[in-house]
Amino acid sequence: MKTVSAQPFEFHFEPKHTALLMIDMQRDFIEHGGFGESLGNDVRYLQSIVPTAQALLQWAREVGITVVHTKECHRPDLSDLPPAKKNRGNPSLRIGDPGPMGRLLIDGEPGSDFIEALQPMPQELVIAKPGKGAFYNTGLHEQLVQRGITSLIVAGVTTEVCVQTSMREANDRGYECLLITDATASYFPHFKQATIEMIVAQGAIVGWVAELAALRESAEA
Ligand code: C5J
Repeated sequence: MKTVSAQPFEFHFEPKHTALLMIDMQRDFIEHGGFGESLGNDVRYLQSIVPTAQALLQWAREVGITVVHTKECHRPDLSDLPPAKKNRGNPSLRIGDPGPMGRLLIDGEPGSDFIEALQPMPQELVIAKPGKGAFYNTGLHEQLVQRGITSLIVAGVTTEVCVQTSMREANDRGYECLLITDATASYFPHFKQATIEMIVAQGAIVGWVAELAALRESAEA
């Protein structure tokens, strides 16, 4: 059992029962010309965590824990895109529209792929998700149960949307979740901060948070 110095108190995990859940590190959210930018967001906030996310992925591979990458995307015929999601906001382009990296948030298009620095390895699990949460309409829970996973180390984007939603879904399914604060980002830094406070409130009501350095120290202990 490993112990991480975390907030609101120590987080314990057994590597063989733990997975890294890397959420939506896709070109469409992080690069210029993608879905995130079409909504008017400044993608530099998300780009700033790439080196830490890469170091976290490297750590997970070295320790040998299960690695899961999620990507938010839809079928080319948009049959899994409800109007409530398609029509939300006031973007310059909508999901499924052609953009500089192909059709926005469509599975198989260049923009929906993971950024170069965080490409999955062949043995790693890739989950395509049509919603914000990683468990909604995916086989993720079943895949984790099959592998005996009970704890999740969580990172990715955006902190208050897909990361927080996935952590809440995981928490409700009984997983112990640790969010790595320097490997997650929002287009709105104050939303990231508020999310971290919500997660640890009331005695880790959603989970724990720690920086990557604390996680690395635990693994070495
Ligand atoms: C959003 C996400 N923000 N991955 N998706 O639409 O957080």
